Amino acid sequence: MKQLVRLFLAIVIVSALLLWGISSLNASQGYSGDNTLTVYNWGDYIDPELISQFEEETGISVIYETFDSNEAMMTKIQQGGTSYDVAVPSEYTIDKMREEGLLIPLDHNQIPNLKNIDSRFMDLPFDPGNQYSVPYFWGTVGIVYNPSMIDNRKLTSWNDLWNPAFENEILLIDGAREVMGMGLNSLGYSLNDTNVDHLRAAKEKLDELTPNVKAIVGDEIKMLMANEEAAIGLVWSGDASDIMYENENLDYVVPSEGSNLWFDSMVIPKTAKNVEGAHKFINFMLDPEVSAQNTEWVSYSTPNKAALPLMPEDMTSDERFYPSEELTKKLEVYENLGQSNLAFYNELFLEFKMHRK
Ligand code: SPD
Repeated sequence: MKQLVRLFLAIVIVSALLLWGISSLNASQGYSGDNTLTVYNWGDYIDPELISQFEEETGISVIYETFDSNEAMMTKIQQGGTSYDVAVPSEYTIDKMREEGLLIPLDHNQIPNLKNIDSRFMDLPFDPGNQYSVPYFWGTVGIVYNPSMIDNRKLTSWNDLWNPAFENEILLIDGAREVMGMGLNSLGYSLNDTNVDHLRAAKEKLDELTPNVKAIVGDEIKMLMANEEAAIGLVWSGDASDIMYENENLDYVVPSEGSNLWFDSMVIPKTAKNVEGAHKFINFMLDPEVSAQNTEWVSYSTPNKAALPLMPEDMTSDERFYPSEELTKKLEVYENLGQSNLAFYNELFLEFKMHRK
C-alpha cells in the first residue's frame, strides 16, 4: 500500500513539474493565451509607461519585442516560431502579408476608438476598409542636416548629397526601399519603379555616393546626428523631429524631386493566440490621451485627430512633420511590388552595402 501511495505521489509531482515547465516555456514564447499579449514593434516606437498602464488596466501582461525592418518582421511571422498578437508593419508589407494570408481580419466593434483616426488616414489602397490594419504613425522620408557643419549651405534636393564637399558626412538609415528610393528619385524615377535598367542605374548612382557615406545605421542615427558625428542623414521624419528636439542646430527637408509618404499600422498576425487581447491593445493605443502621450514620446506624426488638441501646439503645427495635404499628395507611397521585384531591391541594396566595404 505504502508503495502505491509513493508511486501516486511521484506521478503527481512529475506531472506538476511537467505542467509548470510547459507553461513557462509557452510564456517565454508568448504562448500563454488570455493573460499574455506578445507585441512586435519597431525599436523606439512606444512609450514604455503605456505598456505598464495597459497591463494595469487589463491585467494582461505584455511581452514586447522589436524589429528594425519590415522584411525582418515579416520573415519572423512567416516562420511562426513566436505567437505575435500585434505587429506594426508599413503599408506595402501589410498588402504583402494580407496577400500571403498572414493577417487576421479585425473586428471593428472591438475597436470603438477607431473613430478618433482622421479620415484621410483610413481606407487607404493597401487595406481598403481597414479590414486588417489600424493607423499607428505616419510620416515622410527626407534629409536631416546640420547647416553649421556644412558652411550654412541649404539642402533642398537629393542630388545635393553628391557634392564632394560632403565626404564622409552622410549617415543613411538601413532600409532597402529608402536608400534605393533616394537613388531612384535622384534620377527622376518613381519609388515604385520596377524597370531593371532604372533600378541598376539607381544602384550605380548610389555607388557614386559612397565616398560621402559615413555609415548605414539603425535607430542609433538619432544619437549620432544629435551629437554632430555627421552633418547629413537620410531619415524617417519622426527621427528627424526627435533629433531636432535634442539639437536645435538641425533642420529637416523633404527633397524637391519627391519622396516617400509612409504609414505604419497595427495588425493582428495569423500567429496570434490572444485575439481579444490584441483588439484591446489596439483600442487602448487609439485612446486620445494615450495616443497624445505616445506621440510626444515617440516624436513621430500621429494620425489620431482626437489626440492633436492634447499635444503641444508647436509640435502639431510644424509643417515639416505635419505636412499639408497638398504636399503629401505629391509624395509617393511604397507599393507592394511583388516578391521578385522586392527581392531585386534588396539584392541591389545589399550590393551597394558590400560596395562600401
Ligand atoms: N524607430 C521607429 C522607426 C519606425 C519607422 N517606420 C517607418 C517605416 C517606413 N517604411
